[in-house]
Amino acid sequence: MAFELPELPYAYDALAPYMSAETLEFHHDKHHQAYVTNGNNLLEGSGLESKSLEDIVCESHGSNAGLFNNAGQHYNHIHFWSWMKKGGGGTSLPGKLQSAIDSDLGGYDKFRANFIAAGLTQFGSGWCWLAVNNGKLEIMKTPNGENPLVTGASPILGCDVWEHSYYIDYRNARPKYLEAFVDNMINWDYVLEMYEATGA
Ligand code: MN3
Repeated sequence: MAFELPELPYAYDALAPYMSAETLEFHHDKHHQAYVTNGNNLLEGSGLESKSLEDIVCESHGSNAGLFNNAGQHYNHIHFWSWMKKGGGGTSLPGKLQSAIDSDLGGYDKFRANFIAAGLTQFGSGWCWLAVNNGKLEIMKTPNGENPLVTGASPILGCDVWEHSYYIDYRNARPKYLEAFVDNMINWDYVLEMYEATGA
């Protein structure tokens, strides 16, 4: 199906001071819009026009790099906007997620440290993830527009570590951006929603 830019689920200045209105204006209105526009152009004639976004991502992977990059980034950003909220982050997790993080990842502190480390060690552009793989939570990282769908896992939380996501607010300080994402922006209710949708 054709790609459409979703509206941000909050005002442009809702995440300040952790993510500024200027960052969201560029990131949502320019970068995400470009993935939608370019993705729609590349979708035409690809034979995947009638598929779901998830299927387009998986089926273009390895066979249609241009379409894959734009479809992957469209999928990633749709969820990225909802993975953040005003007053989010921190340690008040829904009980079901807290239990899964305790049993699969060794507790919240280890999750926090390893998620941030995954974002820091992703060389160049990409994403770090919390995903469900074979029924268990796992921390992952991917380059560019890739995401855990292409390896058969289900992403339930992701952080964009492309420079366009943090350079206006944090300049080169990717660690500070990742800490602010985890401590002050994660929308754990949306993470729970995606976790439950995996059937885990
Ligand atoms: Mn981005």
